[in-house]
Amino acid sequence: MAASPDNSIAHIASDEDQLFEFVVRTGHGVKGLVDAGISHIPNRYIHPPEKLADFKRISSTITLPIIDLSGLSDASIKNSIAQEICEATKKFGFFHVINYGVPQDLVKRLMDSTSEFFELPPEKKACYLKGVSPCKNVFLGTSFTPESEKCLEWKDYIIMFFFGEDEARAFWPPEYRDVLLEYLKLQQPLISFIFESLLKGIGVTVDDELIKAYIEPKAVNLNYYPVCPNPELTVGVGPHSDLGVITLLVQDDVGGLQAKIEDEWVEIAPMPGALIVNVGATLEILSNGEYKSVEHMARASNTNRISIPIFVGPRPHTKIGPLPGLLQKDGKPIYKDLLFGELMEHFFSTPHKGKQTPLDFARF
Ligand SMILES: O=C(O)CCC(=O)C(=O)O
Repeated sequence: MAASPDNSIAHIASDEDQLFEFVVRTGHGVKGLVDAGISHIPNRYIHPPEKLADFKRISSTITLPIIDLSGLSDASIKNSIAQEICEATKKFGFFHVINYGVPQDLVKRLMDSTSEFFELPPEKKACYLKGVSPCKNVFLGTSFTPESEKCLEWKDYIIMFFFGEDEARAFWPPEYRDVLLEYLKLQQPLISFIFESLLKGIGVTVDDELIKAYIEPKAVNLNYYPVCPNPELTVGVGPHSDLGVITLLVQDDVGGLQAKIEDEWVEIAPMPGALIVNVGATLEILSNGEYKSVEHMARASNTNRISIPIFVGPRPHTKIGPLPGLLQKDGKPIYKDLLFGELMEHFFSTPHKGKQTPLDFARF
């Protein structure tokens, strides 16, 4: 009698090819491993101790500047808020905003519908896998760039590149489509205000065309970090700096976001009702280094965690490089001109390895 194939999760997890097929190609993700009852993370998720050492030593949390936006409709307060944003960005590269124009019950609905989506059976989510998804701007993934990573990351996600409501209505999963669209719409004035404040703060003349070119398109990730049996051996997201202009992130109350601020890794604890804003590589390039993108990562944890970043950035064919006004002031560019799509391609094909990706690619 022929032996029956061993389909147990322990067997799948111990075989590199089967693991990759299960987690990546068939869209089970790390959630699939957890749901199947895995008791130890597969070797492919174990990161070298020297790579984890910095994060494990983290003993402090940081209190980021908290910028209250409730006074934005008052012109006299608006200027001082803009100034606070520039100062916080220059000093930390990360800050919190509160009263930012999105009702908290909407944020809760967004978190709940994200959970609902990831709780779907794998076969229902698999129709959004890259190469299968009916829209190339929406796809389900796990880890960051699993094809080229030696060690995988303990995260599942779905990413949506937003190029307008019609496409979103046609192709985004119904579990969260309406609530996410409402959330995005309410974020738009805040995104414009932050970007405009940051540019004016370094002496750039801002017009509608400039604003439109860099912040109209966006990518949104729904990040789902399933409970991890050995969080100390792996990462949720490895150290990187973001690709776009700015990122706006909401996280639930579990915690796990860590950033390298003033050369030290610190934990950015969840703050109820707050949104986290941070600088991406494209703003560092546009500002010729006046604003610095900050390296950050997310640790794995023994509780399910959700975070939802909106990555704001230009369209792929948009040219990026230090803005002309800045060149006149300090004379020399640190970064070359290139298309955002070139930076994007480099970013999405390189495993996370700290702040140098993608900035090294753009530096002279
Ligand atoms: O989950 C977090 O707190 C950070 C997420 C992140 O850095 C990313 O998705 O690029």
